[in-house]
Amino acid sequence: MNPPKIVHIALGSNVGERFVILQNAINLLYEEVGNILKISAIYKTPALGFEGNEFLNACVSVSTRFPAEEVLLKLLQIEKRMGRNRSQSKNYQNRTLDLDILLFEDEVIETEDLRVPHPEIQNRKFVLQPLQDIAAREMHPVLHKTIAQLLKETGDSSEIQRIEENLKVPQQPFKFTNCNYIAVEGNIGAGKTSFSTMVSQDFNARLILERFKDNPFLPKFYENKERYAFPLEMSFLADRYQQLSDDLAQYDLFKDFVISDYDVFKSLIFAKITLQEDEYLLYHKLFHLMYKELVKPELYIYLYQNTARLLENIKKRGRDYEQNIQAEYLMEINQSYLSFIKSQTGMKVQIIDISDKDFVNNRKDYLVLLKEIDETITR
Ligand code: PH2
Ligand code: MG
Ligand code: MG
Repeated sequence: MNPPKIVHIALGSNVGERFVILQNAINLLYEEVGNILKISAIYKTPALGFEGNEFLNACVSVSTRFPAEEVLLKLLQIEKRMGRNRSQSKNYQNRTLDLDILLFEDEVIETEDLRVPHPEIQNRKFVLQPLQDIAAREMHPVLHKTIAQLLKETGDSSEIQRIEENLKVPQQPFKFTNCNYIAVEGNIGAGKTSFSTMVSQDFNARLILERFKDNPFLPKFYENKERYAFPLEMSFLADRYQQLSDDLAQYDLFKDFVISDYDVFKSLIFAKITLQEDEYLLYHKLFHLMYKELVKPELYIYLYQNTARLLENIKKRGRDYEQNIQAEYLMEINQSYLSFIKSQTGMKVQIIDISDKDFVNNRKDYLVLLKEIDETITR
């Protein structure tokens, strides 16, 4: 999961309810592109480069996980939704909404559809003035001057005027910070790691990821289950116990909470399926000796994904040793999780059905999940 990048976007409108249009555009940017970090003041500006109505212009910075090309497509969709009709004409025209990528971190992009930094930044006061509000010290990665310098030096002498009203950051009602420790669980390929990573990035949480990649028994187990189940489950348990007791004991002053992409109970859930009965009894005994020493999550989230999509995800991520996993095995694991969850009385558990969601590629789905979790926490 890539860390989010900061994109600076210019907004302009010179037709219709301009203020409302700009606010709606920002709301849609929040829903479709990413968290809104900063919003400039709004300026009245004369149409530059063509005879047209007066504009309202502003700039925002947004934190996004989408690459610049995808952000551009989303901007075009938002312009359309806000009533923009692009005519064939090459000349500038009045428009309900124009959204332009100004800067995308310090990337320099030259494709047929997209040039970043926007090639006209330095020639436009209606861009530089609002951009200076939110990014005065940002370096232009091609001109190697700050935005403040570019504004001082611009040849554009238009009269622009700040207006009184301000645009609002779209409400972000999530209060994960009320919860100190969240565990994200789910079947193989459900998206535990992606989801917990995204939350940790967006909400300043410390992330604990399962370190299983180096478990030497795992590939062997998928080759010969009977022979390797017990050492596999034992080594998982030992690793998880060690990691959680080490990591949860640490306290990071600069983080608001902890999120992990597993809970230690998964050891027992898998052991129940993979071990023979007598082995399981022994394992169960050891498990509970260790379990009672561990800090428990305040919220246990189970991401439910259907078998077909689990198989799809497993294929997509392409770990060799996982490619022969059968649908029946995944169904068994799911059952085992659900009966564990049913048996839990002391823990706050939330099952989230993500079978019709794509929280990685569709930000709206991601926001729905966050909202559901937030409601559980504050309930
Ligand atoms: N956008 C243009 C051309 N001219 N003039 C002002 N004042 N504001 C704009 O947003 C603007 C413009 C092309 O996108
Ligand atoms: Mg433009
Ligand atoms: Mg444009």
